[in-house]
Amino acid sequence: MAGTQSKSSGGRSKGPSKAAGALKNVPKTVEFTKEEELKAYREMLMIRRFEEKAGQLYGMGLIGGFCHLYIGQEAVVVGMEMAKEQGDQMITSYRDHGHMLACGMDPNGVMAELTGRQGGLSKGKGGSMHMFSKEKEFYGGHGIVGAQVALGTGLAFANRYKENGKVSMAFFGDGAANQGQVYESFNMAKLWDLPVIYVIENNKYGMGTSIERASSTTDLSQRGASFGIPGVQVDGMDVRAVKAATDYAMKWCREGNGPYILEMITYRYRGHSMSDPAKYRSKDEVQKMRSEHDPIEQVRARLLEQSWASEEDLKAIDKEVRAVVAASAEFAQTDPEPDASELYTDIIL
Ligand SMILES: Cc1ncc(C[n+]2csc(CCOP(=O)(O)OP(=O)(O)O)c2C)c(N)n1
Ligand SMILES: [Mg+2]
Repeated sequence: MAGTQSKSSGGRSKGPSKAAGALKNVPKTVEFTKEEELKAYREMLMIRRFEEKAGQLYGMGLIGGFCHLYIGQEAVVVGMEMAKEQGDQMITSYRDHGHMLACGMDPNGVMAELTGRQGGLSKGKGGSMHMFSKEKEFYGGHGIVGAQVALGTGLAFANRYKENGKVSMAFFGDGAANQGQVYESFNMAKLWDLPVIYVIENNKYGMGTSIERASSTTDLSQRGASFGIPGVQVDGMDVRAVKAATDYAMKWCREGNGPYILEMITYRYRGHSMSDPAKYRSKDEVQKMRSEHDPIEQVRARLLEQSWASEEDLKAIDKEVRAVVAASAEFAQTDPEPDASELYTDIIL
């Protein structure tokens, strides 16, 4: 009905007027304490070093199938992890190693899954795109573009039904933002005011296609407008900006206001997957992003400037992180492959 701004549904008001109000007070950034800066630095570095090692193992022919690296996008998942509460859930696409490490999943188990070993988190039978942890509330790992958006909405439906106060975070890309099921999900999420944050990781490309070539509108934060879902664009290369916006969105969801969209403006430094030579963009474009906006370098510079860490302290953190990653690579190469009997387990016939 044209002109209808609200409708009756369980007594809650709905529609654009409330959504507009939600945009006014979103903080652009937040100051971090020394401990927070150090935590962000270590966690982002862990993802960076892990992904570099995964890339090496792939180059050595030790990883079969697809492998999509998260290098460049680390601030998104680390900033969100820092804002989440125990029990909040994450679900994402195939570009998932960073999310798993940020959730606290075992690096050995992740790396061994990449190499298809029995100690992998899916017993070596899922690979890079298919890992899960009920304990850490990580629900995958999905290879079908956009599939996790509907599933993440379902997680939020369960939270609402159980009234457990938890929020689900459904991550998806700029390319996935054009999928039909995203909008079916948006409709239901707002209709029932589900506690879900839709996190659009806009890294400017879907495989080899730039967002400008693929999308009729490029401000993805506004994609929920016709459903009455508010959204903001966030500097996804700045971990503090990510944390600030997520704190806001979390509060919005927990207070029963329904879904929220955070469009994280980010960039992936590597190709879409390990088999992509990335000929669709210039080396200068990547280099400019790395030298001017790198999420880890930003934290490093602030730590040094504030004298919260010395060059030696930061080197020690790097050494410690490299040791964890080296141990995971060792495990991933020495752990046995799954027994042949595993062919008949964990399957539905
Ligand atoms: C339904 C479906 N269509 C197409 C593909 C092939 N595909 C895999 S990744 C991808 C691009 C997705 O880009 P985006 O959502 O921006 O995520 P990013 O890879 O940049 O993280 C496509 C088209 C797929 N896996 N599933
Ligand atoms: Mg993309």
